[in-house]
Amino acid sequence: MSDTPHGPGDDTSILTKTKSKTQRPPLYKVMLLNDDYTPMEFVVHILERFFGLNHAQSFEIMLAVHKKGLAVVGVFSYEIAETKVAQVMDFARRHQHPLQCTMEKE
Ligand code: NFA
Repeated sequence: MSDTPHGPGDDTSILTKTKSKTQRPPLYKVMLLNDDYTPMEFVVHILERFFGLNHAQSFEIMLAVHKKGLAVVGVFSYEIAETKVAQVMDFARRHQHPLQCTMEKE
């Protein structure tokens, strides 16, 4: 008689499957903040220049910031978001406007 309780191909071990979830890079919201001094046309110009928005889209977002206090301008990878914030902050500072631009993990 055989010592093995189960024959070949009679494996009773637990089979496990590992579901590998596709990793996506984290995204960051870039936001503009309202203030009382930056001219509306300047904000519209920034949105056209650095975010590739057309005039109507830019005016719409500028108004949303003006009315609500802040609005999301776009969602980007960390590096792109960081660059957009730096470009806006630098451009505003050079024109001596207090406009603020920030980013936040989505
Ligand atoms: N609130 C500013 C004004 O009335 C306009 C503005 C909009 C500023 C969006 C900053 C961001 N001149």
